[in-house]
Amino acid sequence: MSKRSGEDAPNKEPRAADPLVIRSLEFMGGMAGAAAWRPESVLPEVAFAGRSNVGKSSLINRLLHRKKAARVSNTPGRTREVNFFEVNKQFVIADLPGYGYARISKEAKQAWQPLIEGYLRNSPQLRGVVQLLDVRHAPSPDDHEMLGFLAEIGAPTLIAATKVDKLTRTEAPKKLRELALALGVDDEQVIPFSSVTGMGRDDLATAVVALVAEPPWRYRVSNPASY
Ligand SMILES: Nc1nc2c(ncn2[C@@H]2O[C@H](COP(=O)(O)OP(=O)(O)OP(=O)(O)O)[C@@H](O)[C@H]2O)c(=O)[nH]1
Ligand SMILES: [Mg+2]
Repeated sequence: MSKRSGEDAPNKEPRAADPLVIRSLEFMGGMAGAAAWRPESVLPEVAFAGRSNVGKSSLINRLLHRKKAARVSNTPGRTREVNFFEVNKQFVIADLPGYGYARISKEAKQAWQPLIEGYLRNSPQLRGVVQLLDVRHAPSPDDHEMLGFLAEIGAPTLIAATKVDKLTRTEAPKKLRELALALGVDDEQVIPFSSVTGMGRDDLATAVVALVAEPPWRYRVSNPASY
């Protein structure tokens, strides 16, 4: 009798369980302005922020094991609303509009600010933000502004370094270190990510699941000042 495949390689590490199995996914709608409609804030929310074209929609699709839950654009600056996705009827992902694309007019560039800031200030169930940065580039002034705003409101923030597949194996660690240094964070706080290879997906999923399990930081007893 032939061996079953699972018994062929006893020394091989068993594949780790998926930290975020997607059982259901529902697009809930988009929020077009700071005072506009948004889905009722009942479930915990995690928002995804970053420059236009940084790979936000691609990262969300990877995270959710979907080819096109969030729209991936070749034309940067296309996502103009905050798009909400309900995951497993347990938590909500908010895909924020990309900011700071150079070829967009100054007015359009400024338009993101009230919407993003309004959303971040007025979402009682928000647990934290995943801030995306392209691993190949130093953070832009807009990135610093965004991170400064997140620090100001006290939002727990995860950093994902996107498009790591575009670097060689020797370049990647160097660029990741540079990024951590530029942000003033420890190397371990930056999650290397690639939507093309799937690198970092499970690490990010684990971190997002942990964020969702926390109470909203604004209401934590230990942190009344940030409310
Ligand atoms: N090589 C590589 N390309 C990527 C990766 N992530 C995204 N891209 C590409 O980068 C471009 C922008 O990706 P999107 O996911 O649409 O970026 P976004 O941040 O959602 O952009 P906007 O919604 O327009 O602000 C697309 O051409 C993607 O295919 C990645 O990890 N590796
Ligand atoms: Mg997008």
